[in-house]
Amino acid sequence: MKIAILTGAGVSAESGLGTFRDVGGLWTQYDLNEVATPEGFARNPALVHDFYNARRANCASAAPNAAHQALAVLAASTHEVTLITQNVDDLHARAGSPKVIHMHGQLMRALCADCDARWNAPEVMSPQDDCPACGASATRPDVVWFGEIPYHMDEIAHAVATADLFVAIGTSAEVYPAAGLVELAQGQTLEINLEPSARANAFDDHRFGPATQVVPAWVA
Ligand code: BV8
Repeated sequence: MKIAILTGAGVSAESGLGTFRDVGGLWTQYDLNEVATPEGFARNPALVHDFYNARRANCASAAPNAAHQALAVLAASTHEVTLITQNVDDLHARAGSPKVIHMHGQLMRALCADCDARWNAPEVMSPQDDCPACGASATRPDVVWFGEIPYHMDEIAHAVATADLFVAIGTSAEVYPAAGLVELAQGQTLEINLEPSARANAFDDHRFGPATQVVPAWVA
């Protein structure tokens, strides 16, 4: 069976990585316009690097949880699995998922805003860093900010539209175009989340509860 899976911050919540919109979430601590937009980065690159440096350190000290591991087991099964994530952490890969489509980029990658070169980000990035390819001091985290176009959208849209089953796991379905992917699904749709998301009505089936309990049970 062809399965397309979309994960959000809820799949990494039990690994200790903050979600965005839950109580105490990242967007309740920071103004996303200041730390997750190109305009915010242009205004204060040091603040934005500090924000991502803190998340990169948190991510490096976190471990994949049972939900990440169950999805890696599913990828090794006879099903044809496409794993798409909104998350910028590397926990799916560290759990063993062989291919992860990071539609919002990756915390552990750096990007040169001048020449588009990409490389593994150092633990701590700063506005003074020079691009290893062109030497410009235009390095930024390789993440997709609000107002920027997510990566791999054609591949993602095809995978969702041709899947027998589309499963969204741990996302509030507040951010587009990720939240709109369920409209492309032609097969069955399932939402796995702590609580109904903003697009819950668009799904055929729902399983509510913590991802580390619900996802392994669903994969089994
Ligand atoms: C674009 C990377 C054009 C950086 C992120 C008005 C209406 C509609 C859209 C817009 C609008 N105004 C502007 C827009 C567009 C905008 C948007 O959607 N804004 C929203 C806020 C309204 N989108 C964009 O700008 C996108 N680009 O539109 O370009 C375009 C597009 C296509 C083609 C051509 C042109 C770019 C958006 C990407 C922004 N970057 N992240 C970073 O991480 O710092 S988004 C950010 O939100 C994260 O990536 C995060 O993953 C994502 C979504 O959040 P969730 O993952 O869902 O996390 P959240 O905390 O919200 O929810 C967690 C869920 O888990 C909850 O439901 C909770 O109940 C559950 N949960 C918690 N614990 C558990 C759990 N579930 C299970 N188990 C648990 N233990």
